Amino acid sequence: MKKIYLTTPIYYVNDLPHIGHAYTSVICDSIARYYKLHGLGVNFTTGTDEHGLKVEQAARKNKKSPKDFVDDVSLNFLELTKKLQLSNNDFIRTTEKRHHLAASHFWKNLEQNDHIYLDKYSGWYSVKDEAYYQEKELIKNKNGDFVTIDGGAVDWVEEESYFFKLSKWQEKLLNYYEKNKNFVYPESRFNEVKSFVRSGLKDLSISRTSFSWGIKVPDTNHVMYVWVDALVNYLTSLGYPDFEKQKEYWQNSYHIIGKDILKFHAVYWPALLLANNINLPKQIIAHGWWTNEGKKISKSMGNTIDPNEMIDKYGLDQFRYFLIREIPLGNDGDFSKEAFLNRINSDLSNNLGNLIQRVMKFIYKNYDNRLPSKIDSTLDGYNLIKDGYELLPLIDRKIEHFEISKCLEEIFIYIDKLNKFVDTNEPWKVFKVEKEKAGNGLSILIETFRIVGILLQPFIPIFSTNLLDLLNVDKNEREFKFLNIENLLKKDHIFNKPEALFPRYEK
Ligand code: ME8
Repeated sequence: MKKIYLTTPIYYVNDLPHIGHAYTSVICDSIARYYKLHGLGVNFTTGTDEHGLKVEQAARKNKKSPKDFVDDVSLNFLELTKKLQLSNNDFIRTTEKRHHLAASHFWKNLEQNDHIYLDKYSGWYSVKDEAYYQEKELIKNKNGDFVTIDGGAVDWVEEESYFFKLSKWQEKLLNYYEKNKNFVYPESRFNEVKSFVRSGLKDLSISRTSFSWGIKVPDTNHVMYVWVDALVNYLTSLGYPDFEKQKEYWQNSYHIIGKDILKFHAVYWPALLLANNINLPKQIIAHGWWTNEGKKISKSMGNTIDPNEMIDKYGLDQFRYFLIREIPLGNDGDFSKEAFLNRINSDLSNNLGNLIQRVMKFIYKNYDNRLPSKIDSTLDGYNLIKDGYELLPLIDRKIEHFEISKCLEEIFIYIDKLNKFVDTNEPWKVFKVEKEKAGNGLSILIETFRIVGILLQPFIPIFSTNLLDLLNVDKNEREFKFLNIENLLKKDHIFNKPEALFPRYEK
């Protein structure tokens, strides 16, 4: 069985989860569900990044010990995975013992292979980004202070530190990028990575002594730089250092992240892995950034969007659908209430929900809730079914290129065609004069609904399950391999009682 490993970033526990975290997780989940429906072995992990100065400071602000604080906040992220109905099979916390062991082992290997040396770091550090900056990467604010390009504060740091010999990997990384043209998606972001590396890599400070909330560097008073600790989580989840049995997953691994943390994943992480003789992940996928009604989302602006509230108010499928449909992966996107309501009302309530409800109610009333006709290629409109089967290879290609919004676009173009079929064939009118002919058209539609229900499972799982339940499709016959003529529902197949699938929301 072919295997695939999909990861979200592990999220910082300095604050509550928001729409941005939900976005990455939903993308990853949809891809994971997609490949599961193709029969692949899927390993999908998410979790929380619990060390570092940012988290230590947040704990202090909340008057809690770091451990108590991270235990509390991590729970919010764990609960969100449930609320989003993620299909992850692991939730990793960097304060877990298995992760301490993995990170320490990873460090010792670097040390043994002479990739680390002790020196003194003096330079700028952003606690918000948990990142070091060179002066050339900073700008001055109106008070004349150095800040990051998005205005974040930086502190001058001088302390003893272990360094990773990152500089010596510059050429090797560029060669790797040259040979692996799809290593980073999308291409425009890959170009940014390449030019960052070309502009020169400095050795990386990978330990701190001025605070203690982190994984101890073996036999020293240092703690590991939180990014080294955090990146190793992707290996911890596979059982590293003893991950031979899981190697097939690693060989086909995809890190799905936001564009903000691309440098860590596409430069530092590959260099660290190469230094430890571990293969690189197959691909790094960097998605774009959400704003709220045109404004940057931040706690200080008080405009964060709570995914829990959205789900409680509008429903999980509606929230998931909007996130993945609204913007092509890789582009930035704006969340606005109007766009959200328009999208869910027009696509889900009108085009999809209404269509299915009208047809199913009619069959319930007039055909004893059974499939009216034998479906075969002699029926008028059979082409619609063929088009439906042909959607799968089309969507396969889109998913391979992470065009997940396009997948939904294609499925909804198809749903438009189904609506047109209903409008032109008017089965309710035909029924009055030719019951059998009307039944034929309705039976064609039923098969297209089975197709739509199966195809939409990765993206809007609750709706799809309800639809397939309504059609009374066997629970063991919902994988993609059942999308063909051999698995058509038989004449007189009995459906379940139709119920409303999507409500409409007022603006
Ligand atoms: O960076 N739009 O954690 P983090 C889109 N712990 N995505 C967003 C977003 C927005 N406005 N805001 C957040 C970290 N995200 C590290 C990662 S991995 C080894 C360590 C998403 O809590 C997006 O995926 O700051 C981004 O990369 C991630 O949350 C950052 O989460």
